[in-house]
Amino acid sequence: GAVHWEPMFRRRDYVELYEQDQAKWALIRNVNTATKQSTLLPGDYVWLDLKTGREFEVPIGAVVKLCDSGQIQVLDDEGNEHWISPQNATNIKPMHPTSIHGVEDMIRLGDLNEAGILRNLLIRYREKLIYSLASYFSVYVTLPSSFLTSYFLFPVKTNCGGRTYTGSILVAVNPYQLLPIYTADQIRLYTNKKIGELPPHIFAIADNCYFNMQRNNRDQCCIISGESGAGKTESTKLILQFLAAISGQHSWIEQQVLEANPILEAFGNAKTIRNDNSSRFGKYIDIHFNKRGAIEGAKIEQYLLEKSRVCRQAFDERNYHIFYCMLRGMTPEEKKRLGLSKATDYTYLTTGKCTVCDGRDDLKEYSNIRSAMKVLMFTDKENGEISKLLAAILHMGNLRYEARTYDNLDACEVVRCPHLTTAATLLEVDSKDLMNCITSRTLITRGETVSTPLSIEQALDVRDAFVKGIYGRLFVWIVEKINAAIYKPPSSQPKYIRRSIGLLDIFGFENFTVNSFEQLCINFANENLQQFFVRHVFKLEQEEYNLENINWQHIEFTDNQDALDMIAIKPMNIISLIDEESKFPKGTDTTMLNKLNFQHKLHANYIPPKNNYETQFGIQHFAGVVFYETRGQCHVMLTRRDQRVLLGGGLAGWKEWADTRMNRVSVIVSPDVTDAAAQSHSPLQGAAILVNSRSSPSSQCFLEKNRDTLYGDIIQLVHSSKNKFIKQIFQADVAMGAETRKRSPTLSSQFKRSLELLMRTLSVCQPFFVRCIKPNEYKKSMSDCDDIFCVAAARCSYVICVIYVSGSRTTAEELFKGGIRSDDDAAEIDVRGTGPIGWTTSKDPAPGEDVAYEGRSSVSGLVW
Ligand code: AD9
Ligand code: MG
Repeated sequence: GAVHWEPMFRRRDYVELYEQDQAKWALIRNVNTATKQSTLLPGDYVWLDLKTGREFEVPIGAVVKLCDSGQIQVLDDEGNEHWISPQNATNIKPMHPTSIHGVEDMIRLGDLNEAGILRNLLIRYREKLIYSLASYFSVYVTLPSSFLTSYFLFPVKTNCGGRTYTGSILVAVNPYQLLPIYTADQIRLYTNKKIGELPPHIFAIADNCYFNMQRNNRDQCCIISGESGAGKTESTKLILQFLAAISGQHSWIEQQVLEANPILEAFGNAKTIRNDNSSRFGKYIDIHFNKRGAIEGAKIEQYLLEKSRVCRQAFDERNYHIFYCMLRGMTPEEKKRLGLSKATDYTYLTTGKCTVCDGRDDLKEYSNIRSAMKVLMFTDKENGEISKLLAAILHMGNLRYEARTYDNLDACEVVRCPHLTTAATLLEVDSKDLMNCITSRTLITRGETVSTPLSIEQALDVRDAFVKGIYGRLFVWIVEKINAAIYKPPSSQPKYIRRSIGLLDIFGFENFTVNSFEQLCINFANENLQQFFVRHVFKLEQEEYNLENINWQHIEFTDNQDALDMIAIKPMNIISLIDEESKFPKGTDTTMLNKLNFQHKLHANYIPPKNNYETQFGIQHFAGVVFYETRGQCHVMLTRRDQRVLLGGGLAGWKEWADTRMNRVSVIVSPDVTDAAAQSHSPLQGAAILVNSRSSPSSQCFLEKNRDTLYGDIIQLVHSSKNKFIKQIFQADVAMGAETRKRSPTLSSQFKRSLELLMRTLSVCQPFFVRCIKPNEYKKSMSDCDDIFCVAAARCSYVICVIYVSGSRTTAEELFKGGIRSDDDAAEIDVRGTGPIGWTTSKDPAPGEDVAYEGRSSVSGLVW
């Protein structure tokens, strides 16, 4: 076990830029050319290039205060004063008049560059004008490649000689406060207006969708994108609200469509560090209108629910809302029937050390959910069955295991406890069968069935897989149930016309410190949407040229077809290789990575591992490079020396959490560590964590995540159950039989198929685009963006230690040799490898158990 140190944070991370506090927004790359400032007068606006050498730096807006004595004094947008001497005049440039007070449509900006766009959004935002437009014309020019332009892709034309726009993107900056701009009056105001007639607004987009649909008799769609917490789901709801209002029937079906949302959010949304109501699935709501333009139904498509959250949550994050709501909202009798107590009693609800969410009233939510379920025709019996499964999940999570050895094989037993019997009762299975299922595995070799015991780690994985399987299928069932209420198949009557508006609220591009299979799927989806966008604009352009008989030859645009081909289209693409390896019995993350490297190492969009130790590969996406970790990881968390607060969770989440609260964060990773090492090292004041992606830590590697299969034993157990409901949600699995199940589609191939369907649907629609932007990382509104966190942070110099645990060990000396001397050491790290954690203390902590180790640094650990 040599200690291996490698850079880990790829600082180019676009996220860093706009996740910073809004005041730093104006700091991005791009240097402006020099200007003589002899012409400058007090009151003039300028672009100031601070040249601090920071990455992502762009000029910042500033106003000239004084121009005497050979020096110029300016006040920048952040409120800082600067003296500029004429010798240093290269960093100042006059501002185009359009940038001074901002414009509604950014195509009008004279300084159409990143700095210009950012400042425009910023100064409008300060005026509480959260919506802006980015219109595109017939000639498509992308701005110089940079973070903002490539991510948000503002296609613009520089000289737009009097032609009309071919389309507009609505840019929405999250206000994090209720603005009085969504009233019934506003709805009336925006009804039946052209885009551009009134100030930009989400209602203007909704209105245009609606009237375009009727005028052109074509289906419309609205693609809403942006990172987590940027406001996609809120925008979707606002559009829906507008459509329901102007289609004007106040019908039962309309109400049903609206009430679908609280149910979906209860089961599919959770508190994360980025968003208190984060959607952990993607959705496409297709709203159907009859000839007269009234809502007559809808259909909801869901994508890729984050199942791992049911078992684990990163620090400061919660499980799905429904669990907490249920435990707050149920009557004591109901709870008693299900053997339930309070949220803090359940392992599955507390791995994030957070059971309440400020600003959310779980009690009230529960009654909203229940009444929404009534509207959507969930029967009392069905509700009861759902609660039973949710309760069974919680009881399963509280099972404790003890290690055993049988015939020299690692084995384990479930400690007898009421949770086991209650779970079995709720699932209506025999408790012995349940126990056998999660502690051993039946193998069939040459017609003979053999039962082999599972180690504790394996047993935990099997249990968690079962639980995730239940929740995932429950979610799918709920969406189907909602659709059964709101979806009406088109009538076969002649002359029957039905038009639709589709709203896509899907996970935006993700690039965390550690990315895994989920990120690959998500970013693949975003590549598709980007391609759709580019194609759409490009096509319009060509149409317009043809219309005007302009002889066009070559128009440059950033195409991401190559990346898409490599990920999913061309033979031997990345997804197909992962799939192949998932089905190959001997496939491992290493063999998979080797195949990927072999096939793609020369591809311009592929970044192979630098050496044989690296377990991640990179893809150059349209919005930047993302590195994907192929291995699963273990997790260790150590507490801060003086506090019993557990810090930890996903590294990405943790790093960001820390960044928002402290300005000095050090992260150190070592391949091996023992608790003794951690204890013996006194400067260690920090927390240690080892983590994975998508904010929910998970020990699963790429292949397992992709296979997404349950052992035959589990299916058999479900089959034996007397509970009709669980049998129903597992129907397809039970029907399949062992052999077919092995060949059942992997997660990625299912996802790919549903994406293809989605893209086909979108391609026949007239699209609208909404890009949501997040102004800061604090879930805070403009007015109270006072950075209390930074102040607090400056006072406490943290050392956060991310400890990397693998099979082998090194001594304390080795571990900390290159180690934690100062925080400076720590900025660049590498996380890799996996394996069960071996503790050298007298007592191994049971998985999930929180063990405090006595010692000078009083470090405690938690093993997941
Ligand atoms: V995620 O990828 O699902 O984690 P979203 O969906 O982009 O994310 P969401 O719409 O949930 O973000 O917005 C996050 C929070 O921002 C909301 O809960 C609101 O508190 C806040 N928000 C967003 N848009 C608006 C708005 N137009 N007005 C007021 C808003 N608050
Ligand atoms: Mg959302």
